[in-house]
Amino acid sequence: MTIENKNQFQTSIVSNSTIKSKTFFIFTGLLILFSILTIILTAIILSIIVKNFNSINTTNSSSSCNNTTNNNNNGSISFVNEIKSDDLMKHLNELQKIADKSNGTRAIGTQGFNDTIDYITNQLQQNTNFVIQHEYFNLRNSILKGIPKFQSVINNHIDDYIYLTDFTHIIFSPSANFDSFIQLVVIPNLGCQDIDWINVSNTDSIALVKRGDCGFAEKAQFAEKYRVKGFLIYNDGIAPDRFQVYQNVRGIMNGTIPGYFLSYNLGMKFVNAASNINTNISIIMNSDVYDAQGIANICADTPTGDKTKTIIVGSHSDGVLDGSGINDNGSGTIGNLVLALNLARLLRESSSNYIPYEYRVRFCWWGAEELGLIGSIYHVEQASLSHATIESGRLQDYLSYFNYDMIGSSNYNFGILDSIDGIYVPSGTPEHAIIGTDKIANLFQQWFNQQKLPWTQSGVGGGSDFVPFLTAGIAVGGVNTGANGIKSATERDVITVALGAGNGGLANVAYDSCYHQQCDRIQNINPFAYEISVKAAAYAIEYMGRLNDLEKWIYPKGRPTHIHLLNINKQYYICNGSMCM
Ligand SMILES: *[C@@H]1O[C@H](CO)[C@@H](O)[C@H](O)[C@H]1NC(C)=O
Ligand SMILES: *[C@@H]1O[C@H](CO)[C@@H](O)[C@H](O)[C@H]1NC(C)=O
Ligand SMILES: *[C@@H]1O[C@H](CO)[C@@H](O)[C@H](O)[C@H]1NC(C)=O
Ligand SMILES: *[C@@H]1O[C@H](CO)[C@@H](O)[C@H](O)[C@H]1NC(C)=O
Ligand SMILES: *[C@@H]1O[C@H](CO)[C@@H](O)[C@H](O)[C@H]1NC(C)=O
Ligand SMILES: *[C@@H]1O[C@H](CO)[C@@H](O)[C@H](O)[C@H]1NC(C)=O
Ligand SMILES: *[C@@H]1O[C@H](CO)[C@@H](O)[C@H](O)[C@H]1NC(C)=O
Ligand SMILES: *[C@@H]1O[C@H](CO)[C@@H](O)[C@H](O)[C@H]1NC(C)=O
Ligand SMILES: *[C@@H]1O[C@H](CO)[C@@H](O)[C@H](O)[C@H]1NC(C)=O
Ligand SMILES: *[C@@H]1O[C@H](CO)[C@@H](O)[C@H](O)[C@H]1NC(C)=O
Ligand SMILES: *[C@H]1O[C@H](CO)[C@@H](O)[C@H](O)[C@H]1NC(C)=O
Ligand SMILES: [Zn+2]
Repeated sequence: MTIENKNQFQTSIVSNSTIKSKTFFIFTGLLILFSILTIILTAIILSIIVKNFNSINTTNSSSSCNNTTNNNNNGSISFVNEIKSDDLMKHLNELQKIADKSNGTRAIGTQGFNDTIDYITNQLQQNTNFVIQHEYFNLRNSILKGIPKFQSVINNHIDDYIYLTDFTHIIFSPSANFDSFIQLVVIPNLGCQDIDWINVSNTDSIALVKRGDCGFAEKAQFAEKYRVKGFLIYNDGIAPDRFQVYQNVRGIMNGTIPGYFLSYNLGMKFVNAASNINTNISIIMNSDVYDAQGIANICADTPTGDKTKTIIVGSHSDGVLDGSGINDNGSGTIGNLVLALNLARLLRESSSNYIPYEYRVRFCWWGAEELGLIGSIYHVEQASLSHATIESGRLQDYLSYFNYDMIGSSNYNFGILDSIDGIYVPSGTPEHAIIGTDKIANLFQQWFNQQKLPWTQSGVGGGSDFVPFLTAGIAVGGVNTGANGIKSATERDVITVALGAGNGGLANVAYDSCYHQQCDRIQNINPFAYEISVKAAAYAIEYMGRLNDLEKWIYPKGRPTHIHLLNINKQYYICNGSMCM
């Protein structure tokens, strides 16, 4: 998941699972609001969760829920039963080895990413007869080499700053090669309006701007517009987790002005110094930034099924720079691979008598999710172009999209993707896609109920590769087991009731306390939660694959007519609320 997953849409009362509570991205206002809501609505939380659990044995078979047992071939062979924990863990171990060989990371631009792509491709080539396609794209200024440098001179006193402690590089901003000190100018207000920047226009200066009000990318856009020599965004210190620096701050695609993100303390040091009009503050920035070339999306299709009616199952293949990315999102990457390998085997082995679905199933692995859903946005964009073919996939060929990202969290819950009454969706999502999304959510809920497993609702407001599909009018679904949101005592108790004493996990601890950290290693995976998530995925694919008129089932009122394509160069459109600001 990208950091955006903790966007405000997902801080739903009913869905703690996807609250990536790196609360630095949450406005104080929201924090306060949610604190109050949390207190006031404890009773409601309880009642909602209790309601979920009450429904365990009283499955609501409304028209949106078809008979869930008559869809398998004959009850004995089902896709779900092919999913084995050992198999998942075996492949996941291979990803761990790949990360270990690559300085502990599988991020874009590293050997670990390329090896991941090769591993998936080889597995598919050797073990399936699926139609495999790679889709390549480049990302300018996305790889940092070496350690950037940052110095200031304040009234002839030179200070050297420490990368990752005092400052980080803003992703997509270019190399900085200053050979002399350049004057620093403090941008008034929060630098979200032209008036704030007028005075630095085309000057030989570095702009210092405080975080807030508008996105990081918008501030970067102003820096471009007013042609400063460099820009610095500093954290705003309005909450305990808004003092430090972050490695994932993104500017605009193909930026031309170098940018750093500073800690609150360093920003304030400059602001205070600059408050004396006679103080001369100058800055030197030096960094080496490269383009990532040939980033791959991989898709593998069943050779059977109507190509104009495709079910997509997606996950991302990259990890973050700061760890092995085994839960995030090696778990989704491998879960998706194991789904593909097993479906291929079922369809191929005549002894299985497994009847092919009426629909093409396409398994995809998106690159550069962690840099802002780039691979999936790129794919949806390509699918919308007139030169798209039935083979490559056109938007109108896509019936539904499943997403699996972080599905083996150590202190898991099961968050089922859901529009939550249409509230927790990206803005611009067509209503007909919301109806379908809720239908798919209901399908998962039914399965969890049948299995007597606990679940919560996880809003689809942002955070992973389903976003570009959803806004493009395609119904989405899936399960995730939680990122850095905190499991409440209530939630733990509910899971304990469902799964037995000792199985509720830890209250007041994150779902994944290694989220985006070096410890996101194979030991960070809960094999039970992992297996359940992938089984749920298999169930949903098979169920929908066996429906007679899937299109009608998902879109009873027809396909959406007005779709909203996310622009790969304007990622801040998906950064509503807390994610990119
Ligand atoms: C199922 O749920 C829907 C909506 O919540 C409700 O209208 C319907 O009456 C329920 N059906 C049954 C059989 O409980
Ligand atoms: C659901 O499917 C099962 C197994 O095929 C069958 O026995 C049952 O009658 C079906 N129920 C309904 C309501 O169609
Ligand atoms: C059910 O599966 C068994 C074992 O694979 C097979 O022999 C039998 O023919 C199947 N029955 C039906 C109705 O498909
Ligand atoms: C690991 O890091 C070292 C030192 O930064 C570098 O020399 C080496 O090339 C890296 N190895 C890989 C596989 O990225
Ligand atoms: C720009 O400079 C003018 C003249 O020095 C000053 O009056 C004005 O306040 C400045 N505007 C901003 C936004 O700093
Ligand atoms: C950014 O650069 C890439 C590759 O160089 C190019 O394909 C893309 O069109 C550029 N985007 C913008 C907005 O300039
Ligand atoms: C400010 O300090 C820098 C670095 O010492 C120097 O190059 C520059 O000339 C100074 N500017 C003014 C206006 O004093
Ligand atoms: C990864 O693969 C791409 C595309 O083939 C290549 O351009 C790039 O240099 C490779 N990166 C590494 C670190 O091997
Ligand atoms: C952001 O979310 C708010 C509601 O919180 C909505 O009113 C607004 O239209 C959204 N903006 C974008 C660009 O998505
Ligand atoms: C239930 O499944 C049957 C058989 O696949 C199908 O004909 C029917 O339309 C489905 N009903 C609903 C409400 O989706
Ligand atoms: C991991 O993969 C799942 C499923 O594709 C995705 O939703 C999630 O965003 C990914 N998480 C990370 C951190 O990559
Ligand atoms: Zn992530």
